[in-house]
Amino acid sequence: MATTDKAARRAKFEGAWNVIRDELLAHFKACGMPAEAQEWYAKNLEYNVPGGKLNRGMSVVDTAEILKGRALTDEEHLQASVLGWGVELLQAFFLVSDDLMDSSITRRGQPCWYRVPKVGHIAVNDAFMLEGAIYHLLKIHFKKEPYYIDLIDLFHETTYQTEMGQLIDLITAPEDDVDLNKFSLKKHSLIVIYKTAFYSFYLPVALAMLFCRIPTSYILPSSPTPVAPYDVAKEILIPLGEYFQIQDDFLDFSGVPAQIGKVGTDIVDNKCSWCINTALAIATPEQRKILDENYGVKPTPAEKEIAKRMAEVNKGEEQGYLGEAEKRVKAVFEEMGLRKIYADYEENVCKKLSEMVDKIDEGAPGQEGVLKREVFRSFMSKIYRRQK
Ligand code: GPP
Ligand code: MG
Ligand code: MG
Ligand code: MG
Repeated sequence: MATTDKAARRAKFEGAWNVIRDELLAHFKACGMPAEAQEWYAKNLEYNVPGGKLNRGMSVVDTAEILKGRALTDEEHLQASVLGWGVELLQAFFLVSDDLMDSSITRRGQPCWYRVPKVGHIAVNDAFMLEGAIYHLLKIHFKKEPYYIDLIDLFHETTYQTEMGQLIDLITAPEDDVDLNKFSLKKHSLIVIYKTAFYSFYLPVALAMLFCRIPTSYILPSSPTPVAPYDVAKEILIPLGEYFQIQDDFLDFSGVPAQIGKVGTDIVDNKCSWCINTALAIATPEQRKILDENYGVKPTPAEKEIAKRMAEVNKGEEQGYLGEAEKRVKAVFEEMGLRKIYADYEENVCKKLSEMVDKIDEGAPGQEGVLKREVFRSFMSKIYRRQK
């Protein structure tokens, strides 16, 4: 997809946000909410919903176009955008809550919502309202559709799955209690599938499939066995989401800030990342000792001071100064050849996923109401060998 095309699609999707936000605020006002509350809710929405990469939300619209095999009408575009912004609202609800649970400082280059003056623990209610907005919008835009209940069910199910993932994430890697025995690649896989893959990968595609009236089962001429397209999509999108998170974990270790746009903190934060889990699986007793002694260890006050001064010299640009403990962990990762292990993993998983995609039966050329390979190919091409 050409850059200008991508920019235009983004602008159109952002245009739909203005309509959706105004609808939410108009309804809120019509409920008799005072001006002060209207201002608060408007700020909650603007601060937390539209500022991200919008990949999840826009992929609902993109997938709907691929499945229909044509551009959407204006009316269809708005409806698909409501589903897309529903995913973005869900994500905003998760992130506002997650930042409180993780005591995070910044999100999307600005202070976390709960750290904004006067917000504090009101952020809990603000997060609930971001979630509630999804179901209000579904009612306004989809109540008459035969698949209305399926949309609600899908959002509920996905929310519950993400909450399960958040629970195991939180209890596996508490910041104040480093215990590498709690980690394993199997645990990592379960955490990322539940915490990320369902809502980021399966949800947008399944919403677009419902919107395009893809049935839960159909029979194609090539075989008498019925196809279950939502299961086929899930079987590809869940491992794809897992691969995406593994990339994120690997880039946190291997990428430099100028390239990935953030300073990697997984080692210092005791994160149950793919890198540490892969390392633990192959570590010699000597390497294991270094990991046990240095993983999750915060920089010393002196190291923090140097980092601060370096940031000042570099005109406030964060260069990612490493403390000694983090350096030792990274040296073990390099010694083990983690870069090569990752490159091999990436080639393998992409080959496997491509083979799964190639096996999808699209029925007759131009046939409507069936799954299309391009849905998955376009996702994969956006991710393969990404550097940020
Ligand atoms: C972010 O993960 C959190 C989620 C994707 C889901 C939160 C789910 C809830 C039910 C609240 P993270 O904390 O690992 O990432 P980040 O570094 O972006 O905070
Ligand atoms: Mg977090
Ligand atoms: Mg978290
Ligand atoms: Mg990360």
